[in-house]
Amino acid sequence: MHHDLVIKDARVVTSGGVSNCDIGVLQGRIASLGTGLGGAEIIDAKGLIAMPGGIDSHVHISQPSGPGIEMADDFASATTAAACGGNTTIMPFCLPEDGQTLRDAVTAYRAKADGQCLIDVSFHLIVKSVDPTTLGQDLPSLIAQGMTSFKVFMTYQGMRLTDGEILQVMDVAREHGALTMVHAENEDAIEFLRDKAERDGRIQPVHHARTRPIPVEREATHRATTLAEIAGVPVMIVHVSNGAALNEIERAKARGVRVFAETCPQYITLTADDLDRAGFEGAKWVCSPPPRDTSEQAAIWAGIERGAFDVFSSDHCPFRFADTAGKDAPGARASFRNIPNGIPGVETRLPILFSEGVAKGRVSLETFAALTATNHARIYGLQQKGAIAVGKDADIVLWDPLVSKKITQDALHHGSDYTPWEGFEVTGWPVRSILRGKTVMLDGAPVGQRDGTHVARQSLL
Ligand code: DUC
Ligand code: ZN
Ligand code: ZN
Repeated sequence: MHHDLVIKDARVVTSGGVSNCDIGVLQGRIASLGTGLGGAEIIDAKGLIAMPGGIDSHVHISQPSGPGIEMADDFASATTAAACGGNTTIMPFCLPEDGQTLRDAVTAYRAKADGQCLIDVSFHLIVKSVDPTTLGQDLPSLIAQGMTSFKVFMTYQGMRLTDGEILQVMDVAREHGALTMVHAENEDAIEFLRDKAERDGRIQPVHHARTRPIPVEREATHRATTLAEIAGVPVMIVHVSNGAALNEIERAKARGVRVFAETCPQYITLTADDLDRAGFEGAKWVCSPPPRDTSEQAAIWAGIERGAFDVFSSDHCPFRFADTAGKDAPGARASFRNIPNGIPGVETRLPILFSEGVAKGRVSLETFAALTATNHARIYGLQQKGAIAVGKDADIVLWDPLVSKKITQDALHHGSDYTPWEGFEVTGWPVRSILRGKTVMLDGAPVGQRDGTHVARQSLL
């Protein structure tokens, strides 16, 4: 067979193991895995590792974040940053503005993404209201259109749902074969601790972390998994930050509940001390749940190593630091309560896990591929993606496993004006990202057309 493209001599990571071979691509799909393959374009990948293109199933782009607040990335910059960080698909959330229907929110997001994306995109939904239109019309119709997953929040005024409301949403998920994702933190407990901190004058960024302690997340994780058990549905607990919350997930699994778990780079590399830097600097690390301490990092690593986590995502939620539309929002210096929540990370997720996991011998190449691509595709229903296998989209990323560098803001492509990992040393970096057979990043720079499309999903649960 004559291919459009052959990637020669890479160490190819497949679900079945790692082997040295060629990858033949025809019409955007992987057509052959073998040796001596011929094609119109040849990429010499000797010394490089061919990974399935990263799928980041947890990113926030252009999401409404309060009056006067703006996210730092649009779909052009976010997908550029993602491609440069070794991703070929991202999964952002659609959050309706107040008074907007979910269906109209999806239309608006898709218009924002249209023609802008360097890599593929597949939307999750956020359900913040259980009105009859959302539950009875919009969700069933959007699920049928391939948006088969939605997030609910147990925290944030205006977003949080009560237990009864979460059960109603889960019931729709059960009926239509969708997956519910839960942000598990107890809002009432946070509100209590936050009010108390403010009354005592504890208003600096670090108190964001101190008013969202581990029990806040542990209790909500227990409740979320129990609600899923009662509703009879699978559930994804996103951004798990600590060992106690993970234990709740494992206890639920032992009872037979189908629980998936996600963690993120911030929970294996950052700590609450980062929020305690001088002045307002700590705002750069304000995200929820907050980073914990080194013993919790160890607990998360232990979970990764024993296979307790299904996916490793970024929770990319970018704001600029030196910007009143970002971290330095009006009132943010007067109280941590007003600091926009979230950190950028779509471009650094994979190098951090590769370096801390693969290069340090904690995870195998196969486990890396599963945690960063294959499991995202399987759980969220991206049937064509997530693996180097004949018939799949030719979404392939070539990694140089030997290159060592420091992460620095000036080399990144996201819209934030900082990275939480400034100066962090990594070994291993993606050098070429290929989307459906076309190179979209080469040697750290975006190239090619903005041909990213919206990918409809099937329920594979
Ligand atoms: N939850 C997220 O998943 N992302 C950013 C903010 C938040 O609370
Ligand atoms: Zn969340
Ligand atoms: Zn998030």
